[in-house]
Amino acid sequence: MKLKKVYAFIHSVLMLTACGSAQAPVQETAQESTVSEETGEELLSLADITEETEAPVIGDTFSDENFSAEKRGTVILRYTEDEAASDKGALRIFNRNNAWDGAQYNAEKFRGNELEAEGSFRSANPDVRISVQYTINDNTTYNTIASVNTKEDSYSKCSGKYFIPKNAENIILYVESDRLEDIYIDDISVKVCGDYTYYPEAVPTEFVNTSDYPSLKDEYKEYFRIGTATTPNLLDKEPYTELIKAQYNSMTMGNSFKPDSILDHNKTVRDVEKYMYSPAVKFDAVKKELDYARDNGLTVRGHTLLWHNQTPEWLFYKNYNIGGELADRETMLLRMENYIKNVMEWTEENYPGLVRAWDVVNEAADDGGGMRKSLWYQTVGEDYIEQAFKFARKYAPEDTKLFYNDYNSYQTRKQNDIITFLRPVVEAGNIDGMGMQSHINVDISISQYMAALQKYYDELGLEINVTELDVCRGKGDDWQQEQGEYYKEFMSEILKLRKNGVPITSVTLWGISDTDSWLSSTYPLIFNDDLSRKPAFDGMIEAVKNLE
Ligand code: 9MR
Repeated sequence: MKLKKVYAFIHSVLMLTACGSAQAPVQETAQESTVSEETGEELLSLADITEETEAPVIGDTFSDENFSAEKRGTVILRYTEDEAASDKGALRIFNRNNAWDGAQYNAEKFRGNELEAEGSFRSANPDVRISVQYTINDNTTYNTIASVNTKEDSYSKCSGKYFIPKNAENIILYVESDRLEDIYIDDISVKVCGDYTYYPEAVPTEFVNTSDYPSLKDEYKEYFRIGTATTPNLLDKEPYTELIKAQYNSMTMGNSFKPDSILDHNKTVRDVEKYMYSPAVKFDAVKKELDYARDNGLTVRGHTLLWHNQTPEWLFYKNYNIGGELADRETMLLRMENYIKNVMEWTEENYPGLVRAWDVVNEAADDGGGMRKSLWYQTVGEDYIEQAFKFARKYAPEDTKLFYNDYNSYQTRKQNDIITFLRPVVEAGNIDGMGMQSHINVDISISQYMAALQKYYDELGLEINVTELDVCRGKGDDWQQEQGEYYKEFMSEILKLRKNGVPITSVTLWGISDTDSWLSSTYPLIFNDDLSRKPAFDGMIEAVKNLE
């Protein structure tokens, strides 16, 4: 007789009051029984096995060498005596090579619950973050829970709350920082907020049928293209591929056209002489999305050629040697020209006519005013934007539009800075458009935003793309309705501006469902995780239908 084991989970959830309150135990038992495969009858009941008994608490005080933090990336973790720490003991994280290198904890047991994380840090890094990573529908997202401006010789605390979706897998909580100096942790703790429910595994997403939705791209076709940002993983799922081709006629690769996907470090450093002025490139990462766009009638916004982020540091060094000196201006101008040439020529040769616009330079304005002192700025100098657009114009196919792209570009000071540094590029005839990233929230004044679009057009004569729209709201009373109203008004005003002569030629949302968003904890997009439509989607449709 064939036998199989069946585990039946029985929940009993106890009520807890607030974050950080004493956690009452939660009984989670698995009963193991033995069942006949032929009859389905239960043959034998084995003793109950207690699977989970308590709401989880993780963390360390680092008062001695016994700690549960694990290393993330290349780092070394070491207990260290530290006078500045509350109990004179701390964790030192050193040998960091990437922003995400740090200390981490498995946080699987927080699935489906809100957590509160708290930590105390010191570092020469200007900021340290507690972040969480998890995967939903094969798409991994990284979100900040809390961050703090750290000092080198005394500890600073931070704390934050975060809801881990119940369909999340591989949940890891970690400490990181953009710069690579050591980080010291005095203590860190992670607790459940409110009621605790134990989800032993991710609850799979059940996608809804989206085939009867009105189509954004069709509704807006007289006015401009409607786009979305993608990742290769999303294109493995039919509910997504069907929805994308029904709703959108433009696509931006969220990551795979960026320099860190395209530049081939191994090949370049294997023959530095050969690649000295023209770093090797590879295009494997971007082909799947380009194929999808071509095969389904979407055009592509190429994102992005020059950026301070997601661009490997080695590109900027003499002989590509990070330990050494930065490369000189002439070398970097050649590397810039050849990179732009190679990317544009490969794209046009393999996917003729598909990429209709390029974000040539991304985020060159500094939040504190003026130009960002990026490695491009440091190596080439302050005309690097002009140079980049000059090369882009030289190698771009005739009808490919060249854009500058930035966030908060509707804010007065940033806008004035951008206008100042784009003016010579406009005068040289090397730029066509202004990309408004538009990572905004429901408190941003729509009239201020629209006035900024008008000004880019009036002052520089540029065409406008909204390139990365998402509108954060976060959950709370009537959050879906309030966000929906905002999307509706935003799109109505965009359409009005378009009618009044501002050449807005596309609006791209930065992702498809809230789960895929880089800001997933604030639910900023127009579809829910199961692809059901939010009032935000209906708001976009109503805006165009009501247009007078
Ligand atoms: O969506 C992108 C996300 O998956 C990456 O982790 C992130 C890393 O920098 O970049 C995101 O896209 C950014 C875009 O390229 C430029 N504007 C800001 C976007 C959100 O960070």
